Amino acid sequence: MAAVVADDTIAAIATASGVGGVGIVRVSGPAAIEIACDVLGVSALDRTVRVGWARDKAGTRIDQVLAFAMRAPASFTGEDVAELHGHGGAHNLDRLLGAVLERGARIAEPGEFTRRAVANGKLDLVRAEALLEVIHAGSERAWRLAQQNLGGRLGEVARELETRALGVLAEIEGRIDFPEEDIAPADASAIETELAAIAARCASLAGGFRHGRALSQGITVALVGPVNAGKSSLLNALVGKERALVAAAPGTTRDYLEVADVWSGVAVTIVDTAGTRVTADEIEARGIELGEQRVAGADVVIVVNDGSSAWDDGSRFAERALVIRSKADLGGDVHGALATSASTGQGLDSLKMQVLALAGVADREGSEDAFVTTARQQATAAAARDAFEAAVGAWRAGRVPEVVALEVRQGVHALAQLRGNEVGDRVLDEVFARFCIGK
Ligand SMILES: Nc1nc2c(ncn2[C@@H]2O[C@H](COP(=O)(O)OP(=O)(O)O)[C@@H](O)[C@H]2O)c(=O)[nH]1
Ligand SMILES: [Mg+2]
Repeated sequence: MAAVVADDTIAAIATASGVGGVGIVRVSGPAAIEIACDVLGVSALDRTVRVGWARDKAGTRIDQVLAFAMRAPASFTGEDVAELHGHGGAHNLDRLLGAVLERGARIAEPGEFTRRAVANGKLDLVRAEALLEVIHAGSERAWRLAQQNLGGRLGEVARELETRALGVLAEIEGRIDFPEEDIAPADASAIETELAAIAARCASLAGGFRHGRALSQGITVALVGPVNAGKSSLLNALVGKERALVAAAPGTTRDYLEVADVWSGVAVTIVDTAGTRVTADEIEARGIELGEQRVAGADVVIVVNDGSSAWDDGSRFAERALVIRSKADLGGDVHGALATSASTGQGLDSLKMQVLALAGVADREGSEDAFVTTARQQATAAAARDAFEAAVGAWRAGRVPEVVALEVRQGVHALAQLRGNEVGDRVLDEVFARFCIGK
C-alpha cells in the first residue's frame, strides 16, 4: 500500500477514561513533535524521555509530564508521533489534550491512529482488527486468538494462499498464450489438485468463523422454560454463585438477568428469563417480552424441562436448542435428554461442553490458529472459497483457460481483500468505527 501522507496532526487521550496513575496524550502527524515541544517549552524532543511542565498557550502550568517523540516512519502510525504522559484523571488529561489542540492538532476520530498505521503500511487490516480484539479480549482464548492474528498469523495464511493461487494462475495463463501446445495430463491434474486444495483451505477459513467469533466475542446462552422449571437454580449452579433469586413461588424471576462467566477459556453470557406463563402483571409481561428479545439473539438456547408439564422439544429454536431435563435428583423420565440437577451438580459439566460445541467452539489443540473473527473477514474468505471452487469446476469441465483464470483472479482478489488490500474507504470506515478514540 502506498504511504499516504496526512497533512493534519491528530491528538487524543490514549488511556482509559477514569482515574489512573498515568494517562497518555498521543499526538501524530507532521506537526506532532513541534506541538509537543511547544507544550513543554523545549526546543527538541526525541526518543529520550524528558520530564517537564506542560503549559497552555497562555503559559499556565497544567501538569508535570514525561514526554518523548518518535520520528516517521519509526512509530506506530508511521508518522511523527509525540507522547505526553501526565497524571491520570479525566480533568487533568482533558487540560493536557486541550493544550495540544489549541496549538493546532485536531481531535482524532475513533481508530484514526490505527487507520493511519494501516495507510502507511505499518500493519495490515487483519492485524488492525486483531489489535481491537486484543484490547477487548474478555477471556484467555479470545486473547490468545487475537494475539495470533495480531502477530500476523491469519494474514500469513491469506498471503500464502494468494501466492499459491498466483502460481496456478501463471500456469493456466500459459495455456492461453500457447494454446497450440498440448498440456500434459500430469500437469492438468496437478493444477486441479492445487486449485482444489486452495479452495478447501478457503472453505475451512470461512467455516471457522463461528469458532473464531465465539472465541473472540464470546457467546450468549439463554435459559428458557416454564416458571419453576429450575432455570434460576441452574444459572446459580452453573456460575457457582447465587446470582438469581430462587423460590418455590412461581414467577420469582420477573425480569431477565444476565451473568457473565468463562467456560473453558470462552466468555459466556448466561441469560435467565422470566418463565413463560400467561400473566396479568404488567411488569412481568414486559420482563417476558425483554427476555424473549434476548433469547432471539442468543447463540444457544437451553430449553429446561422439569418433567412436571408437557415436554418441550425446543424445535422452535431449531439448531440453537439444547434440551435438558432439570431436577434429575427427583427422578422421573428424562426423555433421552441431558439430565441435570442444580441440587447435586449432576450433568452441569456436560451441559457446559454441549453448549460450547453447539456454539461452534472447537476444543482442539491449535484451535486459536488462524481463524477469521469478523464478518468482514468471513465474507472475503467465503468469496475466495466460491471463486476457487468455481475455478476447479470450470477446469474439470474442460472450459477454456480464460474462464478458469478469471475465477482464480477473483479468488486472489478476495484473499487480498481479506488482508485489507484493495478495500475501499467504506470498508475501512466500518472497521475503524468500532475502535475507540485514542487507538
Ligand atoms: N430438587 C430440586 N429442586 C430444584 C432444582 N432446581 C430448582 N429446584 C427448585 O424448584 C423451584 C423453582 O426453581 P427456580 O430456579 O426458581 O425456577 P425458575 O422459575 O425456572 O427460575 C425452587 O423451589 C427450587 O428450589 C433441582 O435441581 N433439584
Ligand atoms: Mg427464575
